[in-house]
Amino acid sequence: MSSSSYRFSFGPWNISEGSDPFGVDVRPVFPHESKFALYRPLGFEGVQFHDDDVVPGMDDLSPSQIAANAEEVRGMLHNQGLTPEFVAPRLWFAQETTDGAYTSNCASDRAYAWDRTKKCIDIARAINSKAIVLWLAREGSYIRESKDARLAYQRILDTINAMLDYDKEIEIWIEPKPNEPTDQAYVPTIGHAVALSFASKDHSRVKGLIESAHALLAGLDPSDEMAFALAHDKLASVHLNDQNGLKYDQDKNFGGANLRAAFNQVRVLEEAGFGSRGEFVGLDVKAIRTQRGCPVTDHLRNSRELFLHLVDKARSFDKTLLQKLRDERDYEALELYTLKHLMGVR
Ligand code: GLO
Ligand code: MG
Repeated sequence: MSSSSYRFSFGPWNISEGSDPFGVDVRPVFPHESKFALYRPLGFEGVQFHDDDVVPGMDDLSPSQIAANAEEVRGMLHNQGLTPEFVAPRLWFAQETTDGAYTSNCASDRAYAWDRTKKCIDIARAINSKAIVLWLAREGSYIRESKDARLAYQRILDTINAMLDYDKEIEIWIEPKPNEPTDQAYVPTIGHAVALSFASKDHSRVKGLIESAHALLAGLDPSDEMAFALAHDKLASVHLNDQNGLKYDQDKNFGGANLRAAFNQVRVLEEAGFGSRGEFVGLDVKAIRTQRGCPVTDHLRNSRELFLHLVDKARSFDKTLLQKLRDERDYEALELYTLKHLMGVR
């Protein structure tokens, strides 16, 4: 695969106005629909969606209104030559999801979550996407005694099975994250997601999406998490970004905190032929608050560019030398070679 044949995606939320928990927006709102025209010129052809990115206000709309709105977005994507990579139910904003969605202690909240999930699947199908991403934002606890964790896992698995039944073609891609907004999440790593996949009634349709920052927040190396998923043929997509230590979820530019870790993610993806079956290289990066302009897109362009430079680095990594140093078990020399290779010195 040539490096130019990688396909890239991002979500409209990646072009944001800059508010954070401590401050308001610092940039004007850039109209949602206008974002589609930015993708191709930036080198992206896949769009990641939340269900209400496709149909805003969907909780208050009838099924026919939802279908009509989704149809309109399908047309816009088609006109811009874009592919909807996935749709994710936004199960963390509504009042009904305060205590979690599928794992809420309240039956009517769980019913809301299931209803919203079905609508999300309908929306995905209406815009021609067969992938549903489950980022299980509030499926966890702040107070460990507040939920029965064993029952919670069962409820998540039951929901996955019900989704597989509801639509016989969709795939479910679980995006693990160990914390934030909850203190502890029930599906913190790709290992948990893969276990859920194999426990489900059709594991071939349940896969994982690994976000670099989420792996780092779990204290794990993203490249090893990706390798684990790839070894089980379970890596449907990635959210490349970066994270400076165990802090809030930073969504920094890919490679911005740890270039070597970024290189290893690219190397693992390259070696496994990721992308050759049409998988997207997804980015989930946040524009920093100090950045001026509207719309802000440099973080997307730069992260993509960095990925492609690292593809070159992965390809020019001396495989013969690598094998020799592995055989000789001279890992000191291997580390120095790797660092010099990244620095471009001999
Ligand atoms: C947050 C997640 C989030 C998801 C998105 C799609 O930490 O990374 O951005 O990727 O909602 O499910
Ligand atoms: Mg993400």
